[in-house]
Amino acid sequence: MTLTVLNPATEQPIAELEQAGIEELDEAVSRAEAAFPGWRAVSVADRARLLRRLAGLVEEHAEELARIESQNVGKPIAGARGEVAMVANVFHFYAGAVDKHHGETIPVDGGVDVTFREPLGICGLIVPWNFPLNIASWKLGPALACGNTVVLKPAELTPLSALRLAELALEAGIPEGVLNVVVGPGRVVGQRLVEHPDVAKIAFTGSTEVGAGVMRGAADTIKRVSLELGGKSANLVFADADLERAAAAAPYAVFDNAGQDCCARSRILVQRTVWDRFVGLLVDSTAGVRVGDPSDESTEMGPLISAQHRETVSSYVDGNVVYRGNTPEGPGFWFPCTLVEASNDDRVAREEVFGPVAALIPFEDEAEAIALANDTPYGLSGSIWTRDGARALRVARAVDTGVLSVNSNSSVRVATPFGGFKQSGFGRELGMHALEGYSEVKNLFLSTEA
Ligand code: TXE
Repeated sequence: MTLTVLNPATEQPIAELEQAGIEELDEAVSRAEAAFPGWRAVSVADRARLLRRLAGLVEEHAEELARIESQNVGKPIAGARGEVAMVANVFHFYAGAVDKHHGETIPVDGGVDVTFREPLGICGLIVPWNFPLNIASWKLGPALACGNTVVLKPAELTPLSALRLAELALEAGIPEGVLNVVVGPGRVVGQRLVEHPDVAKIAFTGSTEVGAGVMRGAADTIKRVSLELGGKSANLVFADADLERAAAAAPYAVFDNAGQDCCARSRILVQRTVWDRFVGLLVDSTAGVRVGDPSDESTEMGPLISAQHRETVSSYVDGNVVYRGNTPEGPGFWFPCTLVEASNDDRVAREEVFGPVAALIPFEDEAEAIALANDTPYGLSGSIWTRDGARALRVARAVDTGVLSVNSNSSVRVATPFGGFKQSGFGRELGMHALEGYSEVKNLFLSTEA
């Protein structure tokens, strides 16, 4: 069975690949199993050195990787370059973390108690199509640093950057079998990876629906699971905020990556007393988003990933459309930047649209802002815009999400933990926190009695 990979900006094929089935997946797990004893035994300094070499190769091949990602996902090239730079930084960070992820000595009677961080074994990494290489690196960095071997399953729509990264890992000197990439359908090879008795952990990023299936599938073998799922994050704009700054930044928190971002602040909650002024500013700044050819250096938003996804996204646009932008003519899965006035009960405000559609919702006061922000099954990210520092802290503590920012919309940094509350999943990626999810604590007591 072959897989035709498309460029979503042109709808033209860019690659034809053989798809793996169950047999090939099982072979990849066997390779990872065979490589595990050797990889966990690689000295700490050498493991760090190999990860650092991989980071260096990602930097050397940054332009090539950015072009692959831009063509395969339809991402603007400038954004793709930033993502590849982050991939290199992720490997640099985990190279530095290898010898800082250590156990403890615990005071006990009659001896000494120490803990060790042991690798889990084989980790199955299942990643989506929105940030293929970035999200793969967030899992690969800590998994490899802890001494695990991996089977990485990219999304069917976007397998190209993962395949290239695996080649670079070999070039860096990471032994054969440590990083295995399997391209194939999620419901076949992904499912098998989840159920495979020799796989110790699944790290999954994708839809909440498939994530629930991953949990169920992992139950029979008591696999460790970490899930990074959907979001419906709130951007809370209080009347005392710097409205110009908040309005200038808000479009990029929803329309970046054409809205195909789990952290998208796709509910913009605005205090009613400044509603008219803020919405006016927001329409102006949204009109300034440059939509077009992803290979153009100045483009800020490209197309959606597929025709089918465009159908889904368009199904959310009804009700009071406040603004609808333009898109290029001709081929490509284009969808305009769209602002919709909504209530928090509308479908556009409840479900993850995963496209460039923002729901604008008014609130009266701080209590209602918090209630609306929390009135969602998700809890991934969010923003609070206010000049009142005490309010910023009060609201931040009250909003049930894993990642928040004040007077900013950025959530993702190499050194800081990333992950969700509620149905946005569990487990943390990035920073030192991610290492917890790829290691097991072993407790050892040594008697000192004579
Ligand atoms: O995700 P899937 P899709 C949300 C977003 C989007 C929707 C659908 O709302 O519109 O999900 O996207 C693999 N066992 N997010 O269909 O299906 C699949 O091959 C094991 C949000 O692409 O969840 C891919 O590698 N694996 C999210 C990965 O799971 C399976 C990012 C994700 O695919 C599988 C992506 C199975 N049974 C989508 N079925 C975010 N918030 O970042 C599929 N897969």
